[in-house]
Amino acid sequence: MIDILLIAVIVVTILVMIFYWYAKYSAKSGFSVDENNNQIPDSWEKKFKIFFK
Ligand SMILES: [Ca+2]
Repeated sequence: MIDILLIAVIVVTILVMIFYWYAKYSAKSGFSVDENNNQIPDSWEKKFKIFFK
């Protein structure tokens, strides 16, 4: 049971890291508009406001 929880935490952590990495990558590489230069695509900021306070 503890193993399942541990694996779940690790998986969620990795997913969050990929999410942030991809946000920075897509903003830097010019795939998406980033007018306020915070390295997060502006369209993402509207969709995922809670993550980008
Ligand atoms: Ca932005």
